[in-house]
Amino acid sequence: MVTVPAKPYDFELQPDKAALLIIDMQRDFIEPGGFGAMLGNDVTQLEPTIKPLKALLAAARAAGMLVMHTREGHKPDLSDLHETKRTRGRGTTTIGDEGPMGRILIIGEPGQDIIPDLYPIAGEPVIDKPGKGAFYATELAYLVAQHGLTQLIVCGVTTEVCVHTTVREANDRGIDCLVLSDCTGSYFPEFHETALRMISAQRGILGWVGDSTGVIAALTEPAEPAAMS
Ligand code: TIU
Repeated sequence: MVTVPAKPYDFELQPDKAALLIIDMQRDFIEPGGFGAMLGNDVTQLEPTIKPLKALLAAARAAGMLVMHTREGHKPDLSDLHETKRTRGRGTTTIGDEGPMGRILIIGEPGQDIIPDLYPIAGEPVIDKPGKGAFYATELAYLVAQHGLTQLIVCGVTTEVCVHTTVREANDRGIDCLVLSDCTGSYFPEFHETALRMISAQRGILGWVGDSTGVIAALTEPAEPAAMS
């Protein structure tokens, strides 16, 4: 057990029962011409999450912690897309239409993939999710059970949409979530701040909020020296 500074109080990290869960760091949300831009957002707002997340990802891999990635997206035949989601927003282009990075939010298209800086390596599960929550209609619950996880370090975008929905789903499944303020981001800075406050408020009603520095320090902490005989 290692202690990570967090709100509303320190998070007792159990590295063997924890995984790093990186939510939807996809070109479709972070680069121009994708789903995020199609919704009318300023995608540059998400850029500051990349650098700290890259450092955290390297530390998690070096520590041997399980890393899981999610990607919001739909099957090419749109059979897993609710009509409500397809038509919401009344935009001229929508999910499944052609864009500069291929068909918008479609599995296998360049835009739906994870950004090169945070690209998964062999052995790291990549979970395609049709909804905002990472547990809805995915294999995540099976992976959590198979790996005996009781804690998730949650990062990615956007704080108030897919990160929040996933944290709420995890919380209701008995999983403690530590959400990292510098490794999550929103198109709306005020929503980011408020979403984080909503997690740690009420003595941690949905979980904990920390940052990458605290987790990296915990993951790189030297082992306790063996007692002298
Ligand atoms: N639009 C927005 O803020 N988010 C999403 O649509 N998906 C995720 O948060 N990944």
